[in-house]
Amino acid sequence: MRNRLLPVRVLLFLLLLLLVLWPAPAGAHVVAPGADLRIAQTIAGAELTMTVRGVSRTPAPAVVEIEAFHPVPDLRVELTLRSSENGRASRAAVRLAAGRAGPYRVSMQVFRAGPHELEVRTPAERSVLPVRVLVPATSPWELVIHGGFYVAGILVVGGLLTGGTSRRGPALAVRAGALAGVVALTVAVVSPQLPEPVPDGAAPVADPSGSGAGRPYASGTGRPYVMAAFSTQPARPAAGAEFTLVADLVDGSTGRPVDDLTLHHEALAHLVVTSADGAYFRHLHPVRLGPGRLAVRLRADRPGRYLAHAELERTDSGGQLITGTFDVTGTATAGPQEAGTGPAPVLAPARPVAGRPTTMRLRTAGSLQPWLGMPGHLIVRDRDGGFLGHVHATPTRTPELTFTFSFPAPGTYFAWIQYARNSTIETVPFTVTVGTESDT
Ligand SMILES: [Cu+2]
Repeated sequence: MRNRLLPVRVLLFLLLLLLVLWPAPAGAHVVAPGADLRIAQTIAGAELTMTVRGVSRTPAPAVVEIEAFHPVPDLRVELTLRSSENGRASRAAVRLAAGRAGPYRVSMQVFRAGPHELEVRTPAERSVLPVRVLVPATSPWELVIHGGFYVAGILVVGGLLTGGTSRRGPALAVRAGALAGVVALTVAVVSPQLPEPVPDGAAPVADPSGSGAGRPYASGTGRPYVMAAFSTQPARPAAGAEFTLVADLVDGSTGRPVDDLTLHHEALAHLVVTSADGAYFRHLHPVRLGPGRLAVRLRADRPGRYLAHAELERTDSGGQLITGTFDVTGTATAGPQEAGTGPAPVLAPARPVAGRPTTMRLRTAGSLQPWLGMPGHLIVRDRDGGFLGHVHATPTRTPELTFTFSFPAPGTYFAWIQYARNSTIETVPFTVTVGTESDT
């Protein structure tokens, strides 16, 4: 009797052990259903990070959090989350109080999965951001695994309790249960190789061959580069006066507006505006006025030539850098931007060599807050603006920010380290002279 029971017991034990120890499948998603969506926006003079909390089903309440960076203006922000498929919308409003960073929380409703527009409206400016609500779908394999283990548990335990070692019916139940367990186990072992379920609301995949039906994410051949035209409103902005910098994005192939930018590093586009002499620096996240049209309000203190560099990424394509220039007229209303009063970064080697990695360390006062998903940002521009580099700090637990950067060629570079602390974005400007191998 005991011997007949032993294999069943061993199997049951192994099944339980596997159930407990089975690792959660690693998510290699391009999009993460149910995950939070974070979007940076520079709107009405405020630098905001908005977080739309993920939902696991629809309809469901969705919490939107707004964090503002200092200086925080007194500002009413209206949010509308609208389904692009049926137009059903949820609205909420929040008033930012001057000097209070937040987070400000508003509760909205998500009625369905799929493409949406998140409209952010302030009295002066309005941005319409395309967002996609993804709801996790249960994979059929998961159902088989969980169902199999569940059935196995009931049949084996039930069979054993009702005399599965001596009576014929219960003995059959034990065997059937063990079989269900084996099936579940087999599926569990092979399931990482099986296709992922398509999240509810995922974009349909355009498949020219027509054979890839059901493939959740396009493996892109990439889309054409964006051609960008920067302009200002008014066309000749004056020093000290507010103006709008507009970027019109056009598909290099079709000539149509590009309206498929994906969020990368928590923004549709990262715009860096600098004066030719590097004294003026802004890192901004333009609002989307409409298809292919991004804009941001600016003020420049001194006349002269200004450079715009924007990093963006089209769906299924790599990142790209678009550039442009504009001129500011009039007379200076202020001197050059004050250089940071804090400590300067320490470079190793002290005199960087072109093409070789340079390590830059900056001591901060600590309590760093991630900004754009990173502990720190280093932006580097060469003298004439033909080159712009952007790298991120190595994540550490210390208040020190460490960057590794390889300057492409000898010369003088303008550099800025940025990080967030106490809801303030700190910018540390410095210049670097890069030599060649033979200089050292
Ligand atoms: Cu940015």
